[in-house]
Amino acid sequence: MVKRFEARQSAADVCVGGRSDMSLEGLRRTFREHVFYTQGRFPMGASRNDLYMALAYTVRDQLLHRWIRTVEQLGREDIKIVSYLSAEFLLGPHLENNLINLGLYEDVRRTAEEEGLDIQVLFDQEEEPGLGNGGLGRLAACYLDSLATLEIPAMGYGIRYEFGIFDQEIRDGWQVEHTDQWLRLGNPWEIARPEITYHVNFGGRTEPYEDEQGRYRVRWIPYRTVKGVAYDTPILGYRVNTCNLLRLWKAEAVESFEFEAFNVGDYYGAVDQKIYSENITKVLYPNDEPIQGKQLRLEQQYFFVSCSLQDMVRIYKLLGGDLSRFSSHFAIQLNDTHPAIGVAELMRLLVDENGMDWEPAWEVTCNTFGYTNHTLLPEALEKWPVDLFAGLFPRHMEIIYEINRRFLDEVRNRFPGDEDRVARMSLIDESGERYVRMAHLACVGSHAVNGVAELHTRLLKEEVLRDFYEMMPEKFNNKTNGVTPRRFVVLSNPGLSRLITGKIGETWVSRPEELRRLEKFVDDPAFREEWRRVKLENKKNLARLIRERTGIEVDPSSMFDIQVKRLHEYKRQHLNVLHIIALYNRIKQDPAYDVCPRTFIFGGKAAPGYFMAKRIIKLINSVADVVNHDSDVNGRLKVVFFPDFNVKNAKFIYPAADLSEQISTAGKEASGTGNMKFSMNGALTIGTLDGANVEIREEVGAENFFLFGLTAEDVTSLQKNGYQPMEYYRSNPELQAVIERISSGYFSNGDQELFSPLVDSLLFHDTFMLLADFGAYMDAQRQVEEAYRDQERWTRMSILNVARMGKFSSDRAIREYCKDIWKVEPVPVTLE
Ligand code: AZC
Repeated sequence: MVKRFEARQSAADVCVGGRSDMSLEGLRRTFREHVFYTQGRFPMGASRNDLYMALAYTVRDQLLHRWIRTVEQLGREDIKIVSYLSAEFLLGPHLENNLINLGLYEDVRRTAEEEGLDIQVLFDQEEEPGLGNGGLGRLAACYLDSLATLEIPAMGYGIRYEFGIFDQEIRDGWQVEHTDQWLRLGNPWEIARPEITYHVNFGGRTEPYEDEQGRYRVRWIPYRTVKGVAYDTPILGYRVNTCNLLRLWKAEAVESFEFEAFNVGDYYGAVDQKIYSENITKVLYPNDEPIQGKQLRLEQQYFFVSCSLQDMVRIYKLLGGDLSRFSSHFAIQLNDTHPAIGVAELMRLLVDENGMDWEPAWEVTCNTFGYTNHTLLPEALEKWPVDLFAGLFPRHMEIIYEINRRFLDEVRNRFPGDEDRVARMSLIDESGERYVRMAHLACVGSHAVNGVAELHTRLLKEEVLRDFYEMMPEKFNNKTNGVTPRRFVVLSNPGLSRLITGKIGETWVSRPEELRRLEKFVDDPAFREEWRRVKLENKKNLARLIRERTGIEVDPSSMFDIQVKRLHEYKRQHLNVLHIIALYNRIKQDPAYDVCPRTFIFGGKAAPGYFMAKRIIKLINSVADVVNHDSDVNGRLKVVFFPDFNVKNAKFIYPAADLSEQISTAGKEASGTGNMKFSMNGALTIGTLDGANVEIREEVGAENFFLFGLTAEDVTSLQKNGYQPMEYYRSNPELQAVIERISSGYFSNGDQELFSPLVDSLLFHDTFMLLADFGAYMDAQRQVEEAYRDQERWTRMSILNVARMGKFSSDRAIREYCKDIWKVEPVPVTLE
């Protein structure tokens, strides 16, 4: 019988060592059996993928007992389950993470070795499920990890996109997108549940009727129906038995429709129907922040939300639960507004499908939902044209009107005569074309509303959701983001993990507050030496990968200055480029200029339709081409655009960074989470007072952080007073020279047009205030250089960063959600 894991004593094989219930011999046997019985190969004829699959199944076997026991627990009437609704889960590869959480890493590595296999090669074979765009999707994945690790009964609900975020290739300096065929070679981590299906309706009309008790009721007569099928993926916690469930929905045609069409001889109609249905979960929309307002996207949202809510209602009824107490069994979190239509859908399920009256149903709904906002950018706040919405969801439209009518009555009650406020707060924007405002629906239908960093929550209260805050301040709370130290330190940075564990034991992996105990070694020169050795190793690994992927040679002893994240003007990758060009100009002016050798590394995807972002990628690559080959530079500066940044290669990037670039315009980045991943791996941050940077700086100490730039308040008041980028341009000769370099065509073989959209946008609009921050950024970079030249000082700062980052573990964030919003407790899983 499998025992609960006990805290491990040994320091050396910490976090990646450990034992489980299975002997090496048992592992080897299971592995061979999977090669033969599951993959249908003799060992000699097995492909790399066969071997990976066999190993994945071997590891999955180890999860199953825990999984089944956990799912049994989820079926207990007396516990409360967290339901995390998210259109995105950016999980990353499973195999290595599961090995670490199981404590089987070392055993499996040895088993593989004895079979003549290099486990790294097998890790490499795994296609990552890229079912997300960036921060929001990755946060959902970190939260699933922490929920399981903290033994919280929880389910993730989302969409099983057949094609996730596109693969990025860089061709001639430009981004080229390729479809992500992650399911092509099979997915050993999911179990299809063809018996768990729901019908989801679209279109049509509604019809009033009287029920048996003579009550007024409405039924929805849809135009079309699609079937959702469940696919489950186990999410194991770190060294616990809790193995929660991520349930993703795939859209299929409803069989009966096909047969009907078939019977009347409309074969092609039936085929169309099938294709139309399956389209819903075909592809992830690759836009990070701004919305596109596409009908299919709205269909995706409703599709997965409806399946998930129907699933919860079914589970609850199976337990004999009384729907008026639904919120005592489920706490549902809306990850941004993508699932916000759930508010109307739960009302529909309770009132129309289960005969509840409006008021009790509304109370259940509000008590069930919590809403997390992830962005302040106005263009990213979802709203749907009323015509589109009502056409697809006639019944939901009516429900939303009714919610709105009651809500606006309350507003009028609280603020008599304030019709401007009523218009601002309405769930329907009627200022021009009419829209349904999803954030308003989410606020009204939830008992808790949170931002993802202190500054972000404050700005939500003061600006974006100010009216809502004034009316219901008790709903608002902050939950600063966190990231899982399992994937982003233990898995990504085994060298550093071993070094830390050797000093303070391994409990930091689940209690990263304990990293503070590293502070007392900061003055130990031998420790600092070791610290640098680990970093250098990580940089060498990344340098190898860079050579493989780009052909560029970089010097691991240079400063690795890294900015990886989605491409967006507000994130200001181009500000980083301006700094590079400034240094280049100094060298060109004086080849003897004493520049601190640096490797600038960029990575990130641009939304395929985002013109400026794609130009910025081209600019980075064009500057790289010139700088990397200039003999005056002589290798002292290198610029790299690392293609196809994703969870899988992030593993090599964060641990190799000396400097982390977190340089968004203050007030624009809700939180950021990459900032945390870098700092946990010992990078120092150069950054603005934006998002979680503010709190990171507070934790690590102002003296261990390179701050620069406008504050969010400065940005607002500059905007108000008519920001003139030209003024900054005129008063800064170095800035002029930098801009001149670009617009002269120097980086584009004389082509002065190529980058003129970028240059013009900076000189004449500069929405994100790069020019205003340029001077301060240059100064801060100068301080970075100085600090880096003193390696002992730099190492001290790096150690203190790691030691003080405990707060940013997703375990801390999840504990806060559990206590303040979800009101749930851990339920340890036993295997007997
Ligand atoms: C992101 C925010 O931009 C980022 O600052 C934050 O850290 C992250 O969410 C997690 O909270 N927002 C998104 O990714 N938003 C969308 C719509 O993708």
